[in-house]
Amino acid sequence: MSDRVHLIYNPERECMSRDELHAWQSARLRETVRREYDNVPMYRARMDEKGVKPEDIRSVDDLRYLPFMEKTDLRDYYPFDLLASPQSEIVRIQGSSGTTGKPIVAGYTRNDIDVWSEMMARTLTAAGCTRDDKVQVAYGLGLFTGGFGAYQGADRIGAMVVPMSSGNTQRQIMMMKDLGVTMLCCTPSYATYLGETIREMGLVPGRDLKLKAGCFGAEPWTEAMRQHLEELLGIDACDIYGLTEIAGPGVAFDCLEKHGMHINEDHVIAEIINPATGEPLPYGEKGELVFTTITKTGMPMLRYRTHDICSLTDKPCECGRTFARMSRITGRTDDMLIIRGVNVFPSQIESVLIKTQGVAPHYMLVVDRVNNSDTLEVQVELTEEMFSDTVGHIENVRRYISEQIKSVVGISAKVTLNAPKSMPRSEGKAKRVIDNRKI
Ligand code: DLL
Repeated sequence: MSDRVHLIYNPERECMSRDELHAWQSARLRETVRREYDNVPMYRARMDEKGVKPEDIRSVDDLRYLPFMEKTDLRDYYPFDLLASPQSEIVRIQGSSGTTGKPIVAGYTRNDIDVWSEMMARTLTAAGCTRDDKVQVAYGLGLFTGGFGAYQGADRIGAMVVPMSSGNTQRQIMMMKDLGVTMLCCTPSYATYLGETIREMGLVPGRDLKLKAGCFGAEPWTEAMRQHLEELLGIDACDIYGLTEIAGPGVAFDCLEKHGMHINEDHVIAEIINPATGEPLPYGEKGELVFTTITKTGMPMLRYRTHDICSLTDKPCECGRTFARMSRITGRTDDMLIIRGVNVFPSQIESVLIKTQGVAPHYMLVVDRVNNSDTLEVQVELTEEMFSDTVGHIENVRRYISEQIKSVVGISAKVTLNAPKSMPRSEGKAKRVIDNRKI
């Protein structure tokens, strides 16, 4: 039980009963399936092939009869063949460069921008934002949805928006200080970089800055990283999740309880499936997250496989919201590394590194194949204090990290400790893995 004050942007929707929600979702699902069947030839063909007609889908319970959609569909039907509205209705294109593969694009109608803005207004409000706040948007403003999403949400609330986009770190900090910015929106890796630079500039967050919370997402991060950022910046660090295909950021968001992200279930239906068989899994079980949009009109997505791995719960939350929550994303079915037969998620290694004294949270995993056997090298940066310490201590750090990785992940790794500030910093989504086996 926490004594937090929970602000809720749209209590009527965010706190509706699960029964009301079921009826709400079912009605909108029926409309969306009809719209998709009538307007998107690819999906109509896929339903016909499965022998499913729009009238067979009467409620959320029938969702499982619908065929899946995949990221490859967005490439195969690029750029406009998945639109369920005429192009003249599309008022915005956003895209994702992602960290893997070619870019994909999504078209939004005025309605879709409205829905997305509402989802982001709820997200920022849940982190404590009101119209009296000053919101620095340090996600990229462009085709990437991060910048526009945060901007639209803060604008909807009526807060003061500082649309910096990513990069130009010293200038970001100058504005943060001079304007008295209270909320920061960027990737967790960029927040780390900003935090370090703030300290290097001799600024102390609680004294020189007015930051109180951050909405960090667009890439996987860990609980350990949350604690690190909260201490570094003296703020509440909230996780925020989303993807271009579904809406952008704000599909799900942390409230200040920080016990899983509330999914905006009046706009999307979430399922967890077994990634190997496609079978739906019950609440509590970990698997691949699948989304169906039920209020989007431009490019609705039905049973879209995200490849993100997490679990869901509909247990009540202290904040009063009734929307189900998703756990942190622990990896992707396609960024999961298989090293000597062992499944390895970069997030497992990150938690080991963050808990280790003497190293900074900047790391890279390099996977290779030598003499037909996989190798893993973990490169991580030493802190200034550790770097200037005696070699004996540095050796202890290396040994400690190796032992921890062996015990947490189950495989041995070569640990390389690099000099402070020698590893690349990220202003957007961080690249954490180099897999030389694929080349
Ligand atoms: O990254 C949207 C976004 C912007 C979310 C800003 C949050 C904040 P895409 O570029 O399409 O959209 O990438 C979507 O990023 O499938 C996940 O693999 C990953 N991702 C997004 N948020 C999180 C998060 C944006 N909080 C892909 N934790 C998704 C872990 C995340 N992974």
